[in-house]
Amino acid sequence: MFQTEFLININAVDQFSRKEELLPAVTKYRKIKFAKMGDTSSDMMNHEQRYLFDMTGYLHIEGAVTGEKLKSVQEAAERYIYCHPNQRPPGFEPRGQELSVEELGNRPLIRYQHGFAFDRCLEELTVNPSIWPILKELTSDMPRLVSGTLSYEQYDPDRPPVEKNPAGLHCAREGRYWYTRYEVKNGRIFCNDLVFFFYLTDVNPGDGGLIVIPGSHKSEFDRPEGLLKPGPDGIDPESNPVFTNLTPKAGDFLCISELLTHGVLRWKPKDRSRQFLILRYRPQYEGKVSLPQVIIDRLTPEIQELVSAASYGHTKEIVKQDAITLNY
Ligand SMILES: O=C(O)CCC(=O)C(=O)O
Repeated sequence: MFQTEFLININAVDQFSRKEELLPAVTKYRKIKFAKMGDTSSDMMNHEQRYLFDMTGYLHIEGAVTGEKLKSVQEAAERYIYCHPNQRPPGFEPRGQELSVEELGNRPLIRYQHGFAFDRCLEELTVNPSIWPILKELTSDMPRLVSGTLSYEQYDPDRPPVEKNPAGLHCAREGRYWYTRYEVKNGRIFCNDLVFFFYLTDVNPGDGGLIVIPGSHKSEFDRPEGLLKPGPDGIDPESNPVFTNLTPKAGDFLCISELLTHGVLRWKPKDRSRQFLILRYRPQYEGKVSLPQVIIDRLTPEIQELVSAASYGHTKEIVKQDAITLNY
């Protein structure tokens, strides 16, 4: 049986086990086995992933893409980021107003729509073997890829201070509580609103980026408005052991339930950007497909099936596979 080792961040677990002391989090990693092709257990999450996701609301999967493959996805993302508007394939453009050529890759935050479909190697990430079993379990074998935006962020010297909710904490329950589900049945987790962030560039401790409140995906109470207070720069929150700053490297996935309260610290490096794909998934029977037809037409048959809506009685062909190979 062929297995590969993945590292899962158990930072949050440490916080829980020493809760009474409220010690600052010490990042520790535990090696866990991730089953690959040929292993009959690979059609679902392994026990450790399930335990950690259920307890914290997130998983940090390291080294999902490495080496030449990682270089290819980074180069493909850069091609989209800097692509001249006249040369972009139909359907691809940054969200919001059109940017000048000088502004491409040169604004505090740019969301490049449908980034996952720009190149086959980016498309392949949507069913990467390290996330496929997780996706299948969390959607009860009914996954639908809703969107895949390429996010580009750089240091913003002009960012204004905020009076409340620094880092912009939010979660699905705050905006649409009637539409959120997280359940455990027969030893499997079900969650109807998932985000898988694939990182194209490194985030180091102190850089800023994503913060989460571990365990908040199960919270039954409203988040107190003043939970975090603006710190000395008026932008980032004062340090507080309630949140954990996740620091993925290029090639890692962060998988979260959108029910997990999360926010973003100011990006601090002046010489490096934060680039990642935001892959959103829901069960196939919820919501309508909103991707433009011109984008769907570009996709491989497997990913066309992944983005398609279907009834809850339908089993997609791709779901019958432990690992997806895109034919291109
Ligand atoms: O910028 C990030 O890391 C998080 C973005 C986010 O919160 C979202 O897409 O829901």
